[in-house]
Amino acid sequence: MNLMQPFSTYLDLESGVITPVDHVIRRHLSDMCHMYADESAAQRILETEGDRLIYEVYPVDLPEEEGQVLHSTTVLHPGRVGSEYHMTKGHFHVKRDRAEIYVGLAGEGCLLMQTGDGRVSSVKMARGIIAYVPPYWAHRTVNTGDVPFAFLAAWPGDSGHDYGTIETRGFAKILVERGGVPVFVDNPKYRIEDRERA
Ligand code: S6P
Ligand code: ZN
Repeated sequence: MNLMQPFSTYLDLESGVITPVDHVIRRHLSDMCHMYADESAAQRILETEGDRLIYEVYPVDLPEEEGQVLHSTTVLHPGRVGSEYHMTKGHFHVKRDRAEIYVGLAGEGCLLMQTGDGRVSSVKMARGIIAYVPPYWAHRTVNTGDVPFAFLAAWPGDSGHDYGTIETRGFAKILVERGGVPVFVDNPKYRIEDRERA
């Protein structure tokens, strides 16, 4: 048995920043332009203001293997691309039956979930809310507020991340601003799998 030493890290509950971390993952608009419904709005932002930082992930350094509980925080910055609120890329776990918990720390947002056969669900997130992502649900977060939305996530070490399925198909619903409030609308870019259409 390869025995690990117990350890702790520090989570700033106000900002969502974990220290120490080996590397911070930063996702900019250019990493995900094509995921927003209004791609021309994304291009205009890139041309006029440059490459906007959308979110940062602070992962605690652990081996990605069975038995571990991986955990990280995400800080999702406020803003919109066209009328669509800033969001994470979103993913399925490679092992589809691996669940996850999210704990809201700061700001407000939405946890959007979707199954392989296109069912959708969502949970409103704020400080203190514990959201459960059951096995088989893809998950994406959206910042619907005016300040950074931060949350802690924990998931099994052997889950793996499948980004490709969401990159290709998208989520069925998107969150857009209408009259100052977030509303769900159908994603015009959503691609239903051929076998679902049949
Ligand atoms: C990992 C967990 C989160 C996300 C993070 C960024 O299983 O769901 O830590 O990785 O919120 O989102 P994404 O979709 O870019 O990984
Ligand atoms: Zn996940």
